[in-house]
Amino acid sequence: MRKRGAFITLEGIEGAGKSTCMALAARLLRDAGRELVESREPGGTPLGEALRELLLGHRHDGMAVDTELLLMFAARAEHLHRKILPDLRQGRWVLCDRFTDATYAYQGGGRGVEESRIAVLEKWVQGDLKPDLTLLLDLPPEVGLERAGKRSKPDRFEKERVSFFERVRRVYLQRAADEPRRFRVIDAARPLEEVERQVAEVVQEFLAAWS
Ligand code: Z5A
Repeated sequence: MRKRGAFITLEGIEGAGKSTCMALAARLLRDAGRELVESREPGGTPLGEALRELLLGHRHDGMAVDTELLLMFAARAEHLHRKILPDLRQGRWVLCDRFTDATYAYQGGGRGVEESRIAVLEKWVQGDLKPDLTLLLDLPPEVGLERAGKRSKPDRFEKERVSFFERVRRVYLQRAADEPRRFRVIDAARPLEEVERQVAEVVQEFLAAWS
């Protein structure tokens, strides 16, 4: 039987450099001969991308926190059943920009939803599936917001205050401390070449351990 592929996620607050580091990680994994699928959350499927528009756009400003939480998991259920699980079973590797840690960080830390309520949905939607490796790009919110602020109009999350992103960051760091085998924390405040060096080291170490 073909060995299941590895599931790798990237996490971090706004402007942490996930997109930049995801491109590097994808190149390294493909160079190492892995068949790779890149995806993102919320999104990754046609329905998931439609939900992403509802979640990030401003048409539904003031959406109830429970609605936001359930839509995140609805998009995730679709993503898992239509894409992530079939790919992993076929031996493909999946590299995903954000996953359930983002829900604990944003809806839990940011919006104040109790962790235990998120855990119920996690178990329901994912069963025991968790990423095999999570790279957490960590940096102070002021630095991330400054980087991201140089871009287009802010979405529904990007317009939150620094204190919101401080709570998000705290939850991410707590999760990393609680699951040290799965998480690798990258100091994303460093210059890009230094961040890329850290990411490359983690990816190479993981490749060596997996095969
Ligand atoms: N969300 C949620 O609430 N709950 C959930 O369960 C999930 C998601 C799954 C999705 O946005 C939003 O959904 C997210 C949380 C919420 N909202 N927020 N905030 P997203 O993930 O698609 O978008 P994002 O977080 O806003 O990502 P981003 O702003 O695109 O950031 P990034 O990908 O981490 O950064 P980047 O684009 O790679 O870099 C930003 C800029 O900084 C760019 O110009 C780079 O060239 C520059 N950069 C990157 N690294 C460096 C270094 N080291 N030095 C200097 N400059 C750098």
